[in-house]
Amino acid sequence: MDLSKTLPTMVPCRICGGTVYECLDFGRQPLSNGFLKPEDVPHERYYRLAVGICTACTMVQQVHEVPRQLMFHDGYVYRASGSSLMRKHFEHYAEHLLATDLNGEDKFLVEIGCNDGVMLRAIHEAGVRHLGVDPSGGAARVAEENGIRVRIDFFERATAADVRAKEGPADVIFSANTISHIPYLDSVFGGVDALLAPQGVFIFEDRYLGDIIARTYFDQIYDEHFYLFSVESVRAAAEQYGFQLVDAEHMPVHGGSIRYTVARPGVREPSASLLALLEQEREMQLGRHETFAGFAGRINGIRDDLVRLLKDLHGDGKRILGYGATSKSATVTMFCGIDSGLVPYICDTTPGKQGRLAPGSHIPVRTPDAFRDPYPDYALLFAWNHADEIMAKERTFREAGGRWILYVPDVHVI
Ligand code: DWN
Ligand code: SAH
Ligand code: ZN
Repeated sequence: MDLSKTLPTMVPCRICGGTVYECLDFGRQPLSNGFLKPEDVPHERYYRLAVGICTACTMVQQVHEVPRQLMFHDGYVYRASGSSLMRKHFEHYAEHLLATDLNGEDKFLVEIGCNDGVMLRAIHEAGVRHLGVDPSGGAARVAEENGIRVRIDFFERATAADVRAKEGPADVIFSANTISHIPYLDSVFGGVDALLAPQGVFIFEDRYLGDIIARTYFDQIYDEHFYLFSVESVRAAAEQYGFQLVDAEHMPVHGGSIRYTVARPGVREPSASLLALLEQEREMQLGRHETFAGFAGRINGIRDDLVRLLKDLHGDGKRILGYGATSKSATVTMFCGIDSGLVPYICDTTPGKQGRLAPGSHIPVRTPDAFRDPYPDYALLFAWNHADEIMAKERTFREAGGRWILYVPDVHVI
């Protein structure tokens, strides 16, 4: 499959109505969190995964939309609290908010996409009024069992207006790794407008396009990630919907993310860090279609190198297992054609994934105990964003002579 096209598809931009030129086509892909029982395999559905860039506002977005109720529902398996790194990340940020924007009488925080309550836990324990909004009932009920208040619902204009009517204005609307999942950003910002207090802030963090391109994190592209945000495209979107982007802070989580702060115009001064990131993006030419041609070439190179390495090792009689049945891994296995012939199973701590087949590749998912029974010669680390945590946990694998295979920013063995 060739990722670069000479005559790209064009669709209207979901944000500004400008023209989106398709620049990457990953072809047929399954639901990235659609872990299957064997009897479900014949009914598995596939979608075309392609992204394009808007020539007017530079927003990188998918060309086709997967219906939201197929991705986010009671059976959504991802549990955000599964990583100690991410638990600490959100605990620290909750403490920061408690000392700043949530410091005062009867403050109210709403989180969009709270999942199992990884961030709201500290807010709840501090006794601050809060509400999580998340359509994935299974994850939300884990939060509820810990005393966190959740509305099992999609955040959009109507939901937000209803929350405002019942609970009053929010001082902070927070979201992590969720706003990029919502194609209908006009309704999200309309909801923020309905719910946010006049001096309030809308803070959200998400994977950063600059890091995705610079380090060839092509597996961050999958059904749920409808948008790949840059600071410039978020600035333009906020303005389009009557808000102002006032801060952008670069962070290392998930391979590189940005925490954006949006407010009503004039409420806060734009920060120096925001202006510096905008300047850096202009130098990188992040908003240009041509930038994606180089990206596409590097993705094809990774696929060729990875498939060659796995086939050579397999041919030499080496045993290779997968580690971390991430959403990202669906893009890798499908795009590279990796199946259970090369990687007999993937080990993962998530109960809802264990005993199931990974979407698309149908590679079985097993518990981390199966990793030690016996250790493989090589482990393909799909959860590369948790490398430190996983490698520390599996120290004896490396000490016993095992090797990790990573495929970003290039294929290498450590
Ligand atoms: O944006 C999203 C992020 C926040 O989470 C969602 N669209 C879906 C999901 O993406 P992902 O599946 O790529 O997330 P992670 O956090 O990279 O997934 C890590 C996977 O690895 C989980 O299935 C848990 C597993 N894991 C493990 O087996 N042992 C993780 C750790 C830390 C471990 O020690
Ligand atoms: N905030 C957590 C979870 C991210 S996973 C973290 O950073 O790790 C994305 C979450 O967004 C899922 O729990 C999903 O159910 C939720 N989500 C998807 N669309 C949403 C919407 N329109 N409104 C609120 N939550 C949504
Ligand atoms: Zn646009």
